[in-house]
Order: sequence, then structure tokens, then C-alpha cells
Amino acid sequence: DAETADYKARIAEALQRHNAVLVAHYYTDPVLQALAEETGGCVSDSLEMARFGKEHPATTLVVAGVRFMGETAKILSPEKRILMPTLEATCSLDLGCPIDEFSAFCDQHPERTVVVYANTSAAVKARADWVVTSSCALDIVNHLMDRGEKILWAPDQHLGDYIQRQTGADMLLWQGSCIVHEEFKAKALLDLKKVWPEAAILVHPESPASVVELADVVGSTSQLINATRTLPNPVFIVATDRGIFYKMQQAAPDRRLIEAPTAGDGATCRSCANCPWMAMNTLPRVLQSLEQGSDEILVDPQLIPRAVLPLQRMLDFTR
Ligand code: CIZ
Ligand code: SF4
Repeated sequence: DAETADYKARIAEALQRHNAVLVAHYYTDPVLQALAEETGGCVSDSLEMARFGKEHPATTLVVAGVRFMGETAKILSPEKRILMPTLEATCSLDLGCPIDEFSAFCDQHPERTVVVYANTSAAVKARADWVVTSSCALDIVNHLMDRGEKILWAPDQHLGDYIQRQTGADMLLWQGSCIVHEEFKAKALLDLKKVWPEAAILVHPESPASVVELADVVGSTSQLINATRTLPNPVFIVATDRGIFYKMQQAAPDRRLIEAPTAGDGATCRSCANCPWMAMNTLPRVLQSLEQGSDEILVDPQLIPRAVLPLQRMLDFTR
């Protein structure tokens, strides 16, 4: 509509004026994903957001996503100004892994290599040997296993459990979870598959094991988008945040995309396949942070030299 078009035009102009670029996660509002594409920014998963932000020449990055993504951008590019539509956008995995408790857990297991998911605070990253995202976690854990290393994994228990089952690695798991993916229900998914027998089931591994077991493809957001491009099925049932449908529709315009069920017995769920923190990213907030320089991400400068090591290790490994 006219208001949306007006916001988009004003943001595009402000991006230019501030030598800024917009980077949006797959789970944000499709309006923001389209705007990022139209203005020369990028839409991607957290690994590629990190790489894009670091390599792009803009001096200001506007990170539409959640707080850990902004912090990662700052750690990798401390000389750049990192703005977020709102600093309140966080993540249940980050919240569920406070540095003091995590640090004590690491201290109890000094013989283990510490591998943390990107969905963590800068302080937790600074305590880690490796950072991984769901797109590279399997490869990195396999690599560590080949070197005979035992792993301490945080924070997502479901992703950790999935990787442990796939690799057979010795992994001690922190018990965090994602409030979006933990809502998917296996029983209801089975019922839906009976309605659509020709469908392929695509599942993000932050989902519970019972849901992962039913999947035709288990993978990161980029891997799931790719599956809609390469699989022949006319229908896909998708267990991850519904924001991803924007890119899946681009990848496979002639297929039917269906949300995996989140509430098996009519019970209510907290998130219903849409991350409440991702949803805080709106056009007015993007414009406001650009115009006012508000919601700038700052990371304790003392943490940066330590936190950059495990992040750079991941970027080098996946290059
Ligand atoms: O659930 C998330 O926040 C994901 C999938 C992040 C990412 O790695 O892109
Ligand atoms: Fe965190 Fe889950 Fe939201 Fe991703 S979808 S930001 S893992 S709460």
C-alpha cells in the first residue's frame, strides 16, 4: 500500500545518505526482506549475514534480525556502526544461556572443546572455541571428532541432540531451546502428511527429535530453501519460521507451501511458527534507527578480541 511504499522510499534514501546497507534474516517480515534485496543488501541466514556484513564496504550496517546477529556483526566489524531496528529483539537461546552459568559449566569440563551456536551473547562467544550455525554445525563437529575432541555444546538441546545422533560425537549438551521450533508437533504433522501424501517434509533441526524423525530433509534455513528448488515434490510442509516462505516462493513459485502444525490438540502455542523477536523488526523502526542513530549495537571492547576468534574460525572453515 501507499504507506509501505512511502516508508520503503524513505528508508532507501536514508540508507544512501548514511552509507548504510540493510541485511535481513529469512525470518523477518517479507516487506523487510524485499527492501533489503531492492536496496542492494542481503537476505540470508546468520552465517551469510555475518559474512556479507563484514565484506560489504558500507560504514553502517542495519541488521534486521535479533540481537546476537547485530553483536556478531559488531565483533567482526568493530569499525562499523551497527544499527538494529530495535535492541529489544532477542532470542530464547541467547536468554537461556547467561554467561555466568555457562562459564561455570565450562569450568567443570575443561577437557571439552566448547562449541556454541551463533544464537548466543558476545560474552558466551568469547568463552567458546568454535561458533557454528545450523548450516555448518555437522561439518564442524565431524571435523572435531576426527581430531578426537570431546565437545561441550550450547545452547540448543535439539540441534545438539540431532548432531550427536548424526555424528556419534561425544557431546555434553546445554539444555536451551527455541520457542518457535519447540512448538512443532509430530502427531499433528503425521496427520497433515496423510492429507498431503505427495508432500516433502522440511524440518529445521531446532525442532524436537520426534518432528525431525518425520523429515524428508533436515537442514538450516538455506538448506531448506535449497530443497524446495531441487526436490520434485509439488507440496512442501515446512517446520521453521514462516518468514522463510518469502524466499521459498521465489525459489519454487509453482509449489504449494504449508506450515507444519504447532499446536497438536488445539492447545495454544507461544509463537506459532513466527518468532516474536524477529517480528519486532518493522519499517518504522528501521527508518527510526537510521534517522536517529538509535538502537546502535555496542559490544564491550574487551570482549571483541576473544569473541572474534571462534567466529573467524567458523568463517574460515566454511569459506
Ligand atoms: O532460528 C534461528 O534463529 C536461525 C535459524 C538462525 C540462523 O542461523 O540463521
Ligand atoms: Fe531465537 Fe528461535 Fe527466534 Fe531464532 S526463531 S531468533 S532461535 S527464538
